[in-house]
Amino acid sequence: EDGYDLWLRYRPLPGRDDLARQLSHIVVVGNHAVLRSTGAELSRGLSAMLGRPVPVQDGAGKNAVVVQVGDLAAEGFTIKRRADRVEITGGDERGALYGAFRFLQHLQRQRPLQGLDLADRPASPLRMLNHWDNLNGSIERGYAGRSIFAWDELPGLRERYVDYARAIASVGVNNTVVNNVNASADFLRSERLTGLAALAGVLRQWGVRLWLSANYAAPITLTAGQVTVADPFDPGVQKWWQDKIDEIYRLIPDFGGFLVKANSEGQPGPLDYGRTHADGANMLADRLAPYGGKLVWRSFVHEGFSDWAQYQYDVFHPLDGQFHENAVVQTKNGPIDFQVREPVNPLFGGLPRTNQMVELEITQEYTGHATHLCYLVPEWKTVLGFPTYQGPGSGPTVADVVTGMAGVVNIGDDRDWTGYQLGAANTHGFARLAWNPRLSADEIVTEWIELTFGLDKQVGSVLKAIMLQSWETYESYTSPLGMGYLTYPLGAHFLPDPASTHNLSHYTTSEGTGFDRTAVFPKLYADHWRDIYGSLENCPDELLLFMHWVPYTHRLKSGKTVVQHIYDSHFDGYERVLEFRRAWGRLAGRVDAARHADIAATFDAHVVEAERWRDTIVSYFYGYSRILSTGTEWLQVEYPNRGLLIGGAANDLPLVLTNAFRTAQT
Ligand code: BDP
Repeated sequence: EDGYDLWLRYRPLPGRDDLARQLSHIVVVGNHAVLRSTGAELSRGLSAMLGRPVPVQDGAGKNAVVVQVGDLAAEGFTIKRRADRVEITGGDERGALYGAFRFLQHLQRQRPLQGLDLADRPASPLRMLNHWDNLNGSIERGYAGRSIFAWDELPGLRERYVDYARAIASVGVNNTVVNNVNASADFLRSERLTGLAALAGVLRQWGVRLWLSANYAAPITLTAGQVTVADPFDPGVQKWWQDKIDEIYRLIPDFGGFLVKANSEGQPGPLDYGRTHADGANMLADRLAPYGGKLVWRSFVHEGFSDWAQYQYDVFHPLDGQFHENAVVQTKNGPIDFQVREPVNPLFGGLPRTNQMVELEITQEYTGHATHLCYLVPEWKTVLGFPTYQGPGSGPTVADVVTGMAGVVNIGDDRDWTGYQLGAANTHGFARLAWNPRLSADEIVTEWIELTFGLDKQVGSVLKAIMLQSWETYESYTSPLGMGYLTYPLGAHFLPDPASTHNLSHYTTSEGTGFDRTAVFPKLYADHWRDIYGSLENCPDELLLFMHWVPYTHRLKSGKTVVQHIYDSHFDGYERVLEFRRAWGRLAGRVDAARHADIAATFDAHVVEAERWRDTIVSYFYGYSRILSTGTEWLQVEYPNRGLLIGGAANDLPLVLTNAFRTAQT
């Protein structure tokens, strides 16, 4: 096995001959394309698991799996064991498809057929992937190879598109934006659109709508200068978009809409013409509306301001209520940029009269690429469950506020899709949370492990423990106390470079460190959070250095000083990674050899990189603070030159030893 099958492995079920009799064929009531896919997937999965052909056929339902559409919520389903059959009923065709996948998962997990009676439906209508794929096949922040989409071959289609659509539909994803938010206008050229229509056709069979990221200056670019502006109030610009949108819907009748990154990081936008983000969004939204399309407008802006944390709020909060009905503002989970730990973006409490989606980053841009294992579901749970206190009681939470979730996806053309095999857990986990944000991280990871590695108890418990600790472990050796952003800002965001982010995420001196945001930032939240974040006493340790600047000797709730915490957490985190590797090693023989070896190699690389982070960050703060642990004996030893970027005062660091930094172990 090489990971290609993801969580859709459909391996033979041991000792379940009884099932083959009870599930002898499939009956599909109706002839919609999505229902045909549903029948085909059931046939594929059941045949493989039961070890004999389970065909789709007309006629009697005795001993069949019957697929039908009934009177249920949109995209919802029920799965019921009747006396002589299994009935999968969808509220619509998509619901039936989701029910079929759930049924196959139920069997893969060797759950009983008897008494089966399940009902489920999605929490929100927009469960969306964002690909940051470029026209030249590269992927911005992609760590799993090149784009799976061969743009220049379209309308020629690759088999892999079907497997992609199956995989994402199997966990309930129903919308996908196929190109980068730093969008090439070229995607809107007529020749491209005919090709994209073919891709949309594949996705449609699996209930997935195709979307495009749109470049706001496309009218200028694509008319070779006949249209000279991109001002949303300009009639020529409006006509160009109207014609373009009409053209798109002629080719792709179920086109989802546009995702737009405007006036951010050099992208063009309405502000170039003195208009607001809402003006810019509404001009497009109004033209998509008659077709049932939507316009998703990103709030990730940070130009020309010293503190990113505040900027998005300052720009978007005043526009609350101005976005039209079918426009959605897509907001990153935190106010900075997908750091391993950030406070929840205050915009989730700050746009009560605006449709919003939360944008999460599945691809591990700041969380270790495809090298550091970092299972992000526990982090996303803290975001989705965050109570805004902007309503009765402590509510609503972020999950209550949003009308959907977008995930910047980690998929590329690597054989295992996600660059390292455990990375697929993040893809799966994002989708499961988008479907139901109330599922626990434990439930989600258990499902993924069972579907991916089977039911071996040892594998299950060991891997689960590793996965569930991995986010906080990554945090512990890369981002002390909420500091975040310790990689070179303009680079790959992989290696540690704390010196380069001085003033961006921290103001480090010989006296102390952190970022004093108390003057404004806490006030962007409801009073409850303002009082917590704004106060040195109340601020939770994990966000302390995001909100406050403190001397190194400041004592945390744990009783440790800040500098001691920095040292200890980095050493402890590294040791946990060593333990991950050892624990995985002990599973040899319980996981097929090829996948075991592949994942073991990832842990080898992970250990090397975790050590690099530990040494760089510890050296950096020692370099400034010159504080060693008290009560420990220390020696100077040669510090191997690993070609690290050790900045600031740490450059003249003599050579240091672990014991000099760690709290004495008693
Ligand atoms: C940052 C990425 C950059 C993206 C940008 C965005 O470094 O590549 O274009 O966010 O989300 O995280 O627009």
